[in-house]
Amino acid sequence: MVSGPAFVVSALVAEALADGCGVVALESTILAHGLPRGDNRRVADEIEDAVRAGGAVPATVAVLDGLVRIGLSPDELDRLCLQDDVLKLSSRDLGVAVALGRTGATTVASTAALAHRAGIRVFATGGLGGVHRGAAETFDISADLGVLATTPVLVVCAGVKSILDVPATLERLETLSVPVLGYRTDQFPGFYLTDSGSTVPWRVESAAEAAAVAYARSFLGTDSAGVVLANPLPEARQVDPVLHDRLVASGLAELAREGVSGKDVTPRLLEFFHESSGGESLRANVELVLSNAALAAEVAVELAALHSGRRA
Ligand code: PSU
Ligand code: MN
Repeated sequence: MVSGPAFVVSALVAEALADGCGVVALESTILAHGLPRGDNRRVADEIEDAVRAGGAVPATVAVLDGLVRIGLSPDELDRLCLQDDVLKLSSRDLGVAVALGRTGATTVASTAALAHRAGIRVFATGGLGGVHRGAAETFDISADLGVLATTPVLVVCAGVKSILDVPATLERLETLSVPVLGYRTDQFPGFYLTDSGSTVPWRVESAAEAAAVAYARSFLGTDSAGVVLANPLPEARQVDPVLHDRLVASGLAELAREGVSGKDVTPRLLEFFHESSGGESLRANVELVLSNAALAAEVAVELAALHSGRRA
């Protein structure tokens, strides 16, 4: 674990890591840019509570006034969720934000990089970034994939954002040697939908099995890349597929009209969904993040036990 002038690990998180307890890193872009004001602060607490209920310690990650923070206080979560000028920081932006003293939320890419630097092995999010539709023309492929290809963290997600080209994203993950595990499913989840229509190469039945995969990779030395653990919403809790397809089509059309591109695509589209779905997209988004946080906590506890010799 490192600590330095620009890298602050909270006392609770540092103690948990030193004691070999389960720790779950949490990204903050979903809070600052993925959920509406008015809901995000409450959901931030609910996500952390879900991790605690699973017996692990939450470590929400952000950059505040040029300091990387691993584990945020309630006041720091307030700033992140309620302040106006919070940037969206991917991994390429971290050095700049630290050097210039800026404040920003971290994406999957930057959270994974910082979690690994802090010695945290498990990470929960909603949906990964990936290959956008039309990427052959726009080259829009999330940096999330590149960082997962080089960072040994296990990420629990409900698949990738539903606006993406899912088969192309799974192809990229294969090329990058990132294993994708379905949690009690053979189907890759579709974020708001239980099933994206694509299959996963591997299936695990428990958090212990997922932890065993990450552990085996570390002693085999094949852990230069991360692991994706894909956790679907139960079918009864998914967004109605007809509503979903309508939202995605009208959202993409609206973005094209507005000329939105680059890092603004995801936040704007999520905002459009939340405004246009009568609360359905928000409900599903919150439920899947909480479910991922709970599963990540179980995996973190199991993996910590394996690494500290408490499980054979
Ligand atoms: N999925 C969500 N909400 C989000 C994101 C993903 O449901 O807010 C965020 C994550 O932080 C992810 C980022 O890392 O979007 C990817 O952005 P981009 O496609 O610009 O790389
Ligand atoms: Mn992008």
